[in-house]
Amino acid sequence: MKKLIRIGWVSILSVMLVACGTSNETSQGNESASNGEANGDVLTIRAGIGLNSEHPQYKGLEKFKELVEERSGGQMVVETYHSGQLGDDRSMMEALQLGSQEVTVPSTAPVANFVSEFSVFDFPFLFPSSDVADEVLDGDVGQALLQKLEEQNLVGLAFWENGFRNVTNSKRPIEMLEDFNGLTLRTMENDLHLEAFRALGANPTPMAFTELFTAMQQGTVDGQENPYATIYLEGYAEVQNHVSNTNHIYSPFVFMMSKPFFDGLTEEQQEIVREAALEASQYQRELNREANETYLSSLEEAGMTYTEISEVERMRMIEAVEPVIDKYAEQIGTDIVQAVYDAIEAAQ
Ligand code: KDG
Repeated sequence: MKKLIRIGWVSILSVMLVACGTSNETSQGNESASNGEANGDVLTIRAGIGLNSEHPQYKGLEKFKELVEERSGGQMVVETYHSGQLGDDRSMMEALQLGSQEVTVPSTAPVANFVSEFSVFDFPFLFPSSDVADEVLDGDVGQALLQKLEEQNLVGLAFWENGFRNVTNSKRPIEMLEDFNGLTLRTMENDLHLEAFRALGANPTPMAFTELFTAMQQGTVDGQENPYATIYLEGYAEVQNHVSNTNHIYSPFVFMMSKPFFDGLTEEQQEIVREAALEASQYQRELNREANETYLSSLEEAGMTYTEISEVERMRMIEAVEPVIDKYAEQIGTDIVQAVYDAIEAAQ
C-alpha cells in the first residue's frame, strides 16, 4: 500500500429562515410546499451547502435546480441555500436522516462520521489528479461507498468536487515540514485529518466550516486548509497572510438526498433527481477546476504570499503521514483500501 501511496501523491438559523421564507437566494416558485412533502402537486427540495453563492458548488446546485424543475415540469421545485444558512455539514446530514431537509453536498471528511469507509478518499496524497479522482469516484468502488450511505438513511447520488486542499496561515510561509510546528490549524471534523496534521507537527483543532472565518479573524486559529477557490471566494485573504501548494488532500463532495424523501418519490422522479445530480456534477467539476486554477493568482493579488513546496519537502510530508494512513487503512478495512489503490493504478 505504501508504494501506491507514493505513486499516488506524485444554523439552525436557516430552519427559521425557511420557516419565515426570508432566504434571499432561494427559488421563488413554491411558497406553498414545505418539508419536502407533496403539497398539492408540488414537491419542494431544500438543498443546503456551507460555501457561499459565488462558489462553483452553489453554481452546481443552481444547475441541479434548473434540470430538476425543467424535467419534472414544475412538479418538483428546488430551493437553494448557501453559506450554512441551513446549518453546518453535520447538522444538514442529520436533517436529511430525519427528513427535515432534502439535499446537502458535504465534503467526504464529515461524511466519514456517518460511514467510516469514506475516510479512504481523504487519505493524504492519495489522488494524483482530479481526472484520476473522477474515475475512481465514478467507478465501482466510489459507487459502492455511495450505496453504503443508505444504511444511514441517506442516498448518495453523485460525487462533485471540492478539490485539492492547501494550507494558509497568518504566521509564516510553509515551505518545509518543520514550518508546521506548533501552528494552530482548523481542520474539518474528521479524526484522520486531525491525526494527519498532528503527524505533520501542527496543532489541529476541528471546527465546523461555518465557524472558521471568525476563528481566523479573532486569532483562535492561526490557519486552515481548503482549495484555492474557497480560500479566495470566502475572503480568507483578509485574515490570512500565507498560502502554500501543499495539495495534501483531495476533497470530493458527496451529493446526497434524504432517504425518507427519496423513497417517497415515484420511479420517474427518482430518475430525474439522479440524472440531474450526475449532470450537474460534470458542470460543477468543470467550473471548480477552472476556479481552483484561477484563484491562486487572485490570492497573490489580494496580498497573500505564495510559497511552493519542493518535491523533497513533499516527500518528507508524505513520509510523516504514512503511519496515520496505515492505521486508518486497517480500521477501514484493507479490502476497500486496496480496491481504491487498484482503481487509482488502473486510472493512471
Ligand atoms: O458545503 C460544503 C462545505 O460546508 C465544506 O465541506 C467545505 O471543505 C470544506 C470545509 O473545510 O469545511
